[in-house]
Amino acid sequence: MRSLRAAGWDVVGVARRADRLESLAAETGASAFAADLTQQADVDALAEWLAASGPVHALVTVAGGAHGTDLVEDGRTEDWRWMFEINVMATQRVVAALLPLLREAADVEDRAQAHADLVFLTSTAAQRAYPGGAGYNAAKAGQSMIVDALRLELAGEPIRVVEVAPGMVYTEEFTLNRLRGDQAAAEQVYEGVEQPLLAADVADVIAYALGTPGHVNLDLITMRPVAQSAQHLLTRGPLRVRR
Ligand code: 8X3
Repeated sequence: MRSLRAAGWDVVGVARRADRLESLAAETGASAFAADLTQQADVDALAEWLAASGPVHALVTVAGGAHGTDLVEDGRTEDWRWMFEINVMATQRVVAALLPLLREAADVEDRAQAHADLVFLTSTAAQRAYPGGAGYNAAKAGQSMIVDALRLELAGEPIRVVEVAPGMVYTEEFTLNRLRGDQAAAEQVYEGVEQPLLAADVADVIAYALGTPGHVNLDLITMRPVAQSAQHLLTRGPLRVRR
């Protein structure tokens, strides 16, 4: 929200927790709409509210997350179901509900304004599997495939479809949720890693993608901290020049 507001966007923030959402909206000058995107009724209400409140030029879907690090053989159905609901099903629901509004916004005479944008936050977990990651890997890969298919389905329309796939991002909640609230274990994930990405780094990249000229589509932006050369190759300790 902060990055997009700083770039001059009118932003409607959507999240489940109304109190947190509203304080961020108040801080940034955004509007707030509390909704659970795994619920069709909430998504419908959001679409209705947006239709009444103004043109929608861009949709940025950042809802997602992981539950558990179990091996496939130990996977808990409720975790897998939640990951598919929030990463995959919510993506489809929101796109289906908001695409008509994006089309309406893009259907204008002024060619410079005649485009709309969809940006999806996936993950490097969509690109490489790792032990204990299967449920999340599968959900994020599924979401990424939705993005690819959508770009093809929208061929010929002035609608950009962008995927941003971050690697290790240090956030307040992602790893904590994944590790079922175990704060010490969550801290260990990032231990010694020199500058994991921050949410603000990802937000800046999203704002950059939206800010490029309307004919430029950044299909896929994979971003990682320098310390994470690949999903399986993470440097702990300071980065040093070898000479
Ligand atoms: C989070 C990236 O490396 O934990 O989307 O799978 S990772």
